[in-house]
Amino acid sequence: MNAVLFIAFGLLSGALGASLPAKQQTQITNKKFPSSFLWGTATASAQIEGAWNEDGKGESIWDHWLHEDPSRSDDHKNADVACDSYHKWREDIQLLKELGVKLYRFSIAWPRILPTGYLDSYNQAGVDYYVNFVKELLANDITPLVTLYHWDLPQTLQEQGGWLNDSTADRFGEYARIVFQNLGPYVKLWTTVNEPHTTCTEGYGNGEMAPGIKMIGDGIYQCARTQILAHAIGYHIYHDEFAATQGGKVSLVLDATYNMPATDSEDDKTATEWEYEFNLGWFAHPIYIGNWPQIMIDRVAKRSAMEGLSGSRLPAWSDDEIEFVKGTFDFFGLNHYTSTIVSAIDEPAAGEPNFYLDTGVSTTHGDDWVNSTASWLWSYPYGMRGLLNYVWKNYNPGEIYVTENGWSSDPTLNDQTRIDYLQGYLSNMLDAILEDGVNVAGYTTWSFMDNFEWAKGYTQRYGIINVDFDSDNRTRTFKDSAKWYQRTVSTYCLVEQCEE
Ligand code: PNW
Repeated sequence: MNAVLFIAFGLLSGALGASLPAKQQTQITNKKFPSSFLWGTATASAQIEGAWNEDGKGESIWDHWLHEDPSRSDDHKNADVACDSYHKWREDIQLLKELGVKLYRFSIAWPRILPTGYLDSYNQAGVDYYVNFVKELLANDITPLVTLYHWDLPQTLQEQGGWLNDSTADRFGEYARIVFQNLGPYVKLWTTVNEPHTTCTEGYGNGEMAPGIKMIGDGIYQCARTQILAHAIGYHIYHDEFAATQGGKVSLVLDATYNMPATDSEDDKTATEWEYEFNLGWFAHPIYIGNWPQIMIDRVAKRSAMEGLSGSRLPAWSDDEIEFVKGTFDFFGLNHYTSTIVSAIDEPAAGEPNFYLDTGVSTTHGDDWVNSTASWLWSYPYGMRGLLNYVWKNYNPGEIYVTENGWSSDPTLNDQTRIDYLQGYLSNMLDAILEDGVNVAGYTTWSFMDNFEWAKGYTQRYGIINVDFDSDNRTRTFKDSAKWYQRTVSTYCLVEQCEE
């Protein structure tokens, strides 16, 4: 831990709130990344592939949700074509090669493998597509990092309750087994589910993402439980049936903010702990430590009692389940974009059950933080270092991959704000590695190219490569940030000249 930074942090917190001023966090290091460091980019099937009903693919919850009512996305557009990567995959691999990255994180569309989610719908064409894809990556010296579930649930499973139904975890296991069998000879880095926090809060909580279910007091926790079980089932299948012959690693991807108390008061510090547990801990604790975080157990029980319920809205784990889930990781897949400043609030009066009232804190951002074109995404570069240290100390994962980190802008090719963001965050990541001893093995920036940004449609662009969604062939063009990243990944250095 860098003592100087923490002393500065303490001194400044009185005058400026607890956050560090931008200038101090954006001193870019002139040290070099370790030569073993794996540079990469990330995407997800539903956001880039298109070809939503080709070669036997079934309908996903995102296809269904936006076909049913196009106004559910900001620009009333869907992912039927997206970046057309399903057809342009060879060209995409050449672009990865041109960027010079060694790692590519992408996801498999569950409804291409099992169009209905049930085994009897097995689709060989879908399996073949991904086998060819990973072989071509390897032929170009690019390591695949594969996500099994990045939000495109087969619609048929949703009609049985989706992530509100425990049996979806078993269906996930059956799907995962097929993928391990067929791709396992080529893929050594796996993640099961991506950001269950986001899909449970937005898909089953406030209903702003597919499948649009509004159950923010209880469905949200059931969703979390089922996705955690799905992850653990997938992990055990891999380790029981495939690890010995295939020798790969399996974990999941969790998103998290770096959180800091608004003042030095004990109340704000406690509120910050609560925010961590209701943001990251509800997924990380069962898997890396065992059971829900105690704070969550206590808070939801307390609020449930206030609401006059006979038991807690948080579903309890059995002892067997706690043991089954605990330790199901080989590394930590971390998505990090932004930070928060946390204040304590008075206990909200009992009313409708609500996850955010269960959390029971207030969050904001610093006055001097730069905002992206996404309302939630504010730049706070030190957060990368702070969060990596938090994860390293609290969950003891042995190894971390930063599986997403990126910036939303308009489609411009002159995206200096993205370069500033990436440079500041990567510099703080390198400080965590070199100064604090956190083992970060690789980094896949979000995103390889502009793509379908869920309920925002194409109004927010995260790519380092621009995609012209008005052109039939979805022309790809390097932005300034792609050129900057290309130089960075070849020099392992964030500035003009690094110390040797
Ligand atoms: C991630 N937050 O979602 C997803 O994994 C990607 O599919 C998505 O395109 C990308 O980030 C950009 O949104 C997040 O509020 C959504 O902190 C929300 C948050 C973080 C990540």
